[in-house]
Amino acid sequence: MDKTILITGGTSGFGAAAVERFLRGGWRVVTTGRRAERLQALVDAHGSERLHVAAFDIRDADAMQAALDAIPAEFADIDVLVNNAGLALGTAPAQQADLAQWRQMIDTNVTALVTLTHALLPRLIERRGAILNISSVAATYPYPGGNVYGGTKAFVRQFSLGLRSDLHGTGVRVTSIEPGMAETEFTLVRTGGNRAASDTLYAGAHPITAADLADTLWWLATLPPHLNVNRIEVMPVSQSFAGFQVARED
Ligand code: NDP
Ligand code: 8X3
Repeated sequence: MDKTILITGGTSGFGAAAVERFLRGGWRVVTTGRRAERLQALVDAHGSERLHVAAFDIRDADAMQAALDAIPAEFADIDVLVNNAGLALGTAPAQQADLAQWRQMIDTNVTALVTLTHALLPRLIERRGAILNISSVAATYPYPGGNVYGGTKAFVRQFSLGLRSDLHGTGVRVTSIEPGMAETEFTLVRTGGNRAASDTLYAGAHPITAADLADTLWWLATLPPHLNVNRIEVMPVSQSFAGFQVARED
């Protein structure tokens, strides 16, 4: 297998599982994240022959460009970009939300994602590669407290579809992956480290696992080159939809 994948957010959750899945499948993997010690642990476990790691804050465009420039030649021909790094912060209603948290979500989930995509498009076109963007069911189904998080993921979904249009004829594939409830560090991050809240949310729900989502990414990346999955929505069986809410006057 002579393929290279760049997965952002390889230090945890979906990204970490995807790193393992693609290494197991014989691909070369480039992965990123802020937590250098977790990236080093991946190198300690898997060696550096097929794995290259880069520790930087994805919101820092200069650090991103420096990391791209430092990718060793044997990892430079990137066939698949997985835009996975992202987060939700808070569940407060908009009128009580923290503006700094909103901006961090936009900077990470939107601005960094488009910056990296822009930087890699020439290589991906050259390789007739693929872009796998991690959106969310929150892109489509609003819920109280989802405000800016859902907005960022709707951007990711629509940006993915727009990329499909622009990349028409290049052979580059683009997919918006829209998972529902998955047990990762997502809720720990969202709640500022509230382990009990995270455990309670997932208890008894049989949520999506990081390995499940990594298998979905593997399936998408290894489809025959004439097939494009535009959007894929994946939920645990235990999760479905609730209705509208109505505020009544006394
Ligand atoms: P995790 O919190 O487990 O992983 C998030 C990853 O994103 C980490 O590797 C983290 O690395 C990285 N990341 C976050 N902020 C930054 C930053 N500023 N710079 C660099 N890397 C960053 O959550 P998930 O695995 O669940 O999340 C992965 C993606 O999946 C996200 O985009 C999320 O929105 C999406 N998603 C998650 C769902 C869920 O229910 N879990 C459902 C639908 C979508 P580090 O902290 O080391 O920087
Ligand atoms: C994460 C799924 O439903 O918590 O994107 O927003 S949800």
